[in-house]
Amino acid sequence: MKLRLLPSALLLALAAMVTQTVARADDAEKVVVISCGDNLKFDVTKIEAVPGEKIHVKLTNNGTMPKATMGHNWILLDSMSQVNPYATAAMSAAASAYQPKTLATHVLAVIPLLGPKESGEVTFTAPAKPGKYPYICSVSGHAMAGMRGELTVK
Ligand SMILES: [Cu+2]
Repeated sequence: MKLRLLPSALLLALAAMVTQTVARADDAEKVVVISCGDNLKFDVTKIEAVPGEKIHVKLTNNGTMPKATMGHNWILLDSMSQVNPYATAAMSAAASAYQPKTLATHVLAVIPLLGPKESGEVTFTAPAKPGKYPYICSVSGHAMAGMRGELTVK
């Protein structure tokens, strides 16, 4: 009996250690909750982070219009100069959920297309280089209508 108790106690102690480690990792993340809808806006348009910070973004589409015509996504790009090229290329990339493959190297993080009342999440590491990194909804015309924001790393 004693022989069987000892390993169980060790396992419990190990399990407790593992749980604590996971909890600490979660605590270290910056959590950003964004909602959007039929008004073509993100309700959070500024995110600040330090270089290399772990960021968790959750996006909810509170709109009511169908995914096919009024879905929304969240695409973080590697430079401000990529907003217009990416948004323009996305217009003819409906078949790949408005993510043009030719510009995929400029994408730092993605929450894929969401229909009404759907949520999506992504965890990523903020760039090491200080600067401004734009995020957009790349569904046709949405970024041009103002569905965008900025991650500032400093
Ligand atoms: Cu959108």
